[in-house]
Amino acid sequence: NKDVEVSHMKEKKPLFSLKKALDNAPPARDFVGALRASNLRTGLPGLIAEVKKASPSRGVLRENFDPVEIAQAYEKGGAACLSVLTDQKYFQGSFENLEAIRNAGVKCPLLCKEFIIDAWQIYYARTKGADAILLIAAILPDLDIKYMTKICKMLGLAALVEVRLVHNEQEMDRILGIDGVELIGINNRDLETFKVDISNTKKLLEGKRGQMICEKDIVIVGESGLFTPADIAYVQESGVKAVLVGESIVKKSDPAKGITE
Ligand code: IGP
Repeated sequence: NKDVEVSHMKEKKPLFSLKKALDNAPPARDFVGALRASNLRTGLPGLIAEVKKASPSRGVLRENFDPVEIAQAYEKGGAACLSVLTDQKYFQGSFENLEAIRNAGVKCPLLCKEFIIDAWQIYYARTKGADAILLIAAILPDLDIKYMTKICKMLGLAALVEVRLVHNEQEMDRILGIDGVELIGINNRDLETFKVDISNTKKLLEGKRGQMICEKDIVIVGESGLFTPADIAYVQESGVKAVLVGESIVKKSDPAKGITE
């Protein structure tokens, strides 16, 4: 956890002032509801389209990066929700981007893509217009996931709890054991080696785990390394109801077309 450097926390506003700012904030949008509705309407996994300038594995993905323009194109192209990278160090993102997209009148619910290690960050994300936040199972103990999930509920935010490519069976079992989790992401990219493998989604969603996911009515999100309609079909057959796609659509000259192609 100590390796995670969180730039926006350097000028940490006191929690009470964040809470105060939220008193008059409009309610958050229903992130999970938007994914379910899109899945039902289209028969395809609900799309979370990612606004991402750069990544540690690929460097800068798009020159002339205009976050608002990309977000609007995604919305026009039929995305159910958007994911906005706010991490600066590895992804060249910012909270200004999140806020600008929110203020530009984009209606899709917004996921704040940040390495969250402290509950303060959840309140902060909410003041910047987030409707959902990311919790990475690999960097958070169960107690934090439980506590942070509760804070999200209280604030009306969705929490996307992410399991990674390696050790994902143990991580999936940990997360399935936590009450209140309604959105789980399976990351197909190993964040240490950058290797991508979409084939383990199936293995992870079979048998007892699949049954439990059904009973708890959890929405599973297939994340990373999805490029072709065949990739989407494969993860859908494995049981995902939503997908998180960045690189393959952010690189398109017209990101709206990237979605419909
Ligand atoms: C999107 P891709 O391969 O379509 O660009 O991946 C998204 O899944 C990826 O950016 C991501 C991520 C993360 C980034 C998944 N989990 C955690 C930062 C932190």
